[in-house]
Amino acid sequence: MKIFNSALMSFAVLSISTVTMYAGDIAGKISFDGKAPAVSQIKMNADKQCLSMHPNPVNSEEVVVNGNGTLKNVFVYVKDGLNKKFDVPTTPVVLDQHGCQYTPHVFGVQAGQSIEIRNSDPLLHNIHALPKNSPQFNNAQPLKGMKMTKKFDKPEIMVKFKCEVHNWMNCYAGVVDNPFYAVSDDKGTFTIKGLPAGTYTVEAWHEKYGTQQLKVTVSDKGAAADFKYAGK
Ligand SMILES: [Cu+2]
Repeated sequence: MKIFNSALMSFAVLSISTVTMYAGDIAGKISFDGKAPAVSQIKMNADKQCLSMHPNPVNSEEVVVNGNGTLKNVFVYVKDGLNKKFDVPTTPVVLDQHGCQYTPHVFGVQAGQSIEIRNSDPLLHNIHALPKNSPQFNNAQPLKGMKMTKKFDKPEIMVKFKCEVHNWMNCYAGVVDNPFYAVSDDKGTFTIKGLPAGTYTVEAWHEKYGTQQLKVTVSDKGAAADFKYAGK
């Protein structure tokens, strides 16, 4: 009996440490099949100052098909399966207005987390956020170097921002209730780091091509989540 008890004890200890240490990344790629739409250029003619900041034509960011046949600017996040509340990060996410464009064009933020909105241009921008689940805001930043801090109370996929001065300026925030999100890069890849072991619904969102979901089981070896979009 004594031997049995000690065996049981060590099993229990092992189980607890295994559970708490288990963690993996979700790594994936967003492939794009079919015909990519013609690359359109942003017409900044309406503002000579904006135009003067770009010696070369600026391509639209709505659909960016990378050279390796993948899609950039896809927001990927854990939609379901976490069953836990997460602390809100104390560091803000930065959204910059630079060259009369928003940088980044697609980004993630947790509900309640600060977004620091900067104007790096020597001219007037007016940022208008259009959430449906949280209050909107609509603020002018007339001078270079201006900063303001905003946040969204509730999760929302996705919140659109536009500039009321420059009609080509827009960007999107994925407002989520957990820290497990990423945006595909110029190789079409993304990594969502440090998930506990479990099975999750992972959703991908693209500005033009919409959402897709995958069920992903994460073990201590991590997991893959590869999405496929196609041109229409
Ligand atoms: Cu603007």
